This record gives sequence, C-alpha cells and structure tokens, in this order.
Amino acid sequence: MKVALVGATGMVGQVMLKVLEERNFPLTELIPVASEKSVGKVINFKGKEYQIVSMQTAIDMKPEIALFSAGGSTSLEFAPKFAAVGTTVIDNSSAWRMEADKKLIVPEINAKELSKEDKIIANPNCSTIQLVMVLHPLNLKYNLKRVIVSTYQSVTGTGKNAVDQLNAEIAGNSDVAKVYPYEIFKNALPQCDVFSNDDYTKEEIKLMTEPKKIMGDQTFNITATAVRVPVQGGHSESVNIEFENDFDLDEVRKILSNTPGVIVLDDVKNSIYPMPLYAEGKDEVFVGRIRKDLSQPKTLNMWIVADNLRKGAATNAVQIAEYLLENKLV
Ligand code: 11C
Repeated sequence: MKVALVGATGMVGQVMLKVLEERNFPLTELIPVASEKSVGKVINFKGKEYQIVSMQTAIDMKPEIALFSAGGSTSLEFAPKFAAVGTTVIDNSSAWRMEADKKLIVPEINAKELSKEDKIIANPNCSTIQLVMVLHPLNLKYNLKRVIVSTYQSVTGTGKNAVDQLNAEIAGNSDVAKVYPYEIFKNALPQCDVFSNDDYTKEEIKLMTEPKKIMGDQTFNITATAVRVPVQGGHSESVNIEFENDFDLDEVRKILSNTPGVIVLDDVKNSIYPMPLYAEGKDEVFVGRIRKDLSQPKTLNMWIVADNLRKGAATNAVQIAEYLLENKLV
C-alpha cells in the first residue's frame, strides 16, 4: 500500500503523519509531497527517512491512496491527475465538498456511501465534522428542525502563520506579519475566512451546507456565526438544536454516550465540561453543557469541542483511508 501525503510539511500534514503512525496504518511506502522548495528534504516516519518529492514524481509512482492537505487550488489541479492514474484521493480542502458527484464523508455517519468508483473523496471542514458527530445520532432519534451554531475557533484552523501571529502578540512582539485583520491576542474576531454571499463568511457557509450533505437530510434549517479566538487546542461550538419530536435529557446523554467517537463530559456540579485544553491531541468529539432551552419546547443547548487538526482533519481523513482498505475499495 503506497500512500502519498500531499502537503506533508503543513500543520495538518504533520498531524496526518502522527495519526498514520499512531494507528499503525498498513502502508508499505510513504510518498511525502510538498512545495518545490521542500523537495529533497527528509521526513521521518516510523523511524525511517523519506525524501519529499514533487507532485509529478508522486503521480508517476501511482500510489493507491493520496491524502491531500495542500489547499483548494492545488487540489483542483492535482487531485484529478492522481485519480487518472488510479489513485484514490482523500482531500482535506473545500474544493470538491459540495460537488454533486463527490462524496463528503465522516466515516461514523456515511462511509457506506463509498464505492471503488470514488476516486476523489472530500473530507469535511473541521467545524462541520465535530458538529455532525453530535447532530447525526440525535437527528435519527428526534428529527432536527433547526440548528443555531456559534463557533469559537482555534488559530490552528488558519495555519502556522496564525499560530505565529498569536504567539508573537503574546510575547509583545508587534513586528510579526498579521494573518488576521486585527490582533488576535486578547480578542475575538467574528470573521473566520473571507466574507461571501449575504455577509456570511465562507466558514459559516460551510457550516450551513456541509452537515445536510453528510447526513443526507435537507429538511432542517441551520444558521451559523463563526468566531476566531486566541486558542490553539481545538474548536468549540455553542449549539442550539430544535427538534421535531420531544426528547428526554437522560436519553439524549445516553444516545451520545453510546455514539462511537463522541464522549460526554457533562457534570456541571463539578465544573466538568469540554474545553480545547482538554481536547487537544485527542481524536474524539467532546460534548457537555447539555440542557433544555427554557425559552421554547423540544429544544436543547449544548457545547461541543474537538481538536480541529485531529478529528476535524487528519484523523477523519485517515479513518476514511482505513474504511477503504477494510472494505477493499482501493
Ligand atoms: C478554520 N475551519 O478554522 C477552518 C480551517 O475548509 O478545511 C479549515 C478550512 C477547510 O479556519
């Protein structure tokens, strides 16, 4: 099993390497790919050294799987070239997610949609993944009517330059190149990514569209506000969920506790609830502050946290690869 890792030196690429190693993914050959300036450099994986190669060299090696985390334009140009030589691409960018003929996969929810014919598979946005991991099991039982989500997103979602900006500002160094339009330290920016249609950001639009496709349910309404905060360990989400059917709080907790990949941390008497500091480096999605919305019936409030580089990106992509292998789809 030859696996190419496109974007091997980026933040998500580096976590993908870690996750592949931790999960003992059965690859026989790693093909790290990065920008021209990194070609020839060496990457260590499982105690072995691998040289970073160019995109064309990787395509010529015809890997069975290519994990892509190199941005939308790279993916648009090169994913079809890998697919043309028979490689199955699992792409972490937003380039293909909403294309009608491309699958958008969270393995716990809709991996069954995958077939051998899917040569470009989309990995959802990080804030979407942690949201649907919780929404989906509740939707099956109580039927979603409306979701209102507000996010508190880690700077790691923007990339290494954003982490550098935050750390420089913490250190009192104002010389650093600014990735955000304002300081991020001691601040909260109600803008993740650029503004798009109707004054929503692209991040908000992803949150409002991707869940419906993943869950295969267009019948509920969803609205989002995405906020960048000076945090590094993960994304947090305050979620208000109105159902068609009434629910019992204990049953909600039981459903979520029994959902693979979800951990309920909800003991307010002891101030137990999910936080990025706790979620960082973990693969699960954490949910807490589960309570009735007292302002209207059949409605819940909750707080969802996950490491956006793990389940929100690298882990989900590797889980897709594992599913393909286990089901002989590559
Ligand atoms: C953020 N969610 O935190 C973004 C990063 O479409 O995969 C990932 C963007 C994407 O800014």
